[in-house]
Amino acid sequence: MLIILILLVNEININLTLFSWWRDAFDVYVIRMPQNNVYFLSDIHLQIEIDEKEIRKRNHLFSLLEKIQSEKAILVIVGDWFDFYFEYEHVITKNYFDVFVKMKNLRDAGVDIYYHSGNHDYWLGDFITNHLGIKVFHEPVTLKFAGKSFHLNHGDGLSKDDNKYRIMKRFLRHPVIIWLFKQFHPDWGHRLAKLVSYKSREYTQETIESLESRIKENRIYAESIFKSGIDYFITGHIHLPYIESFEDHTFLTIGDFIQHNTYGHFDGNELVLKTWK
Ligand SMILES: [Mn+2]
Repeated sequence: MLIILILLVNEININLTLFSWWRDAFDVYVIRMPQNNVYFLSDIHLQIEIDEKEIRKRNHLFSLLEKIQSEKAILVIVGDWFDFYFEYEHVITKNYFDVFVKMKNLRDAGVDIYYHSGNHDYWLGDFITNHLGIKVFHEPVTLKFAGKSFHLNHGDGLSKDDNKYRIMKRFLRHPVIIWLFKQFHPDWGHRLAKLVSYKSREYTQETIESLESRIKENRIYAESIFKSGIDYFITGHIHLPYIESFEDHTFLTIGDFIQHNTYGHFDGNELVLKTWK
């Protein structure tokens, strides 16, 4: 017997496992509505310490999240949502509580969230996946929406002169290092993170010319990805928004949600760079 189940809203998707006995009993085909409303955000760098600037940033971000929620759209995070994130066994960061609640609200409202970790938040773990129901990717990934392919790469370590960074990246992601950090009391861990965060104000000190040359390097890298038939290459990390559309593909550097408040939006036809005012 063939039953075609058309899911009109995304929220049913979360409970698909409930239908597994159905699928066994009949042939159930799940057809989701066209995914033609997708928001791409990166480099919010939510801080573990809350000051007035951070409160303003969060309020601004939350107003965009409310729009995404009311539209039941899809949210794709392209890294550095958090300025520091570490997955402890039993502890979550107190000052992210309102952010976690917002993310949970989005999920409960039927918003699918895809999260590709950046260099500041690559320690995402099971709290994000199991408790918040967010799909996490630690490596560059290609997602498909409305028949179009979107390649996500946070953009760290793509520059040729980033050898030092690439070594550090491998070091920080090493299971032994992660285990060691876990042995620290979480308060000490957060204090250390605060210290490192002040030191690594990435790219904010760089000139526009230097940032633009980084973007150019990433765009050259993207060419090889486009050759494999990818429609959109989306990256973040550089904190300077940039979009370039070619005949059949688009290269996007999202910018950030600190100075520029920029995001990518896909409406089913094209990907555009927008500013949230
Ligand atoms: Mn970054």
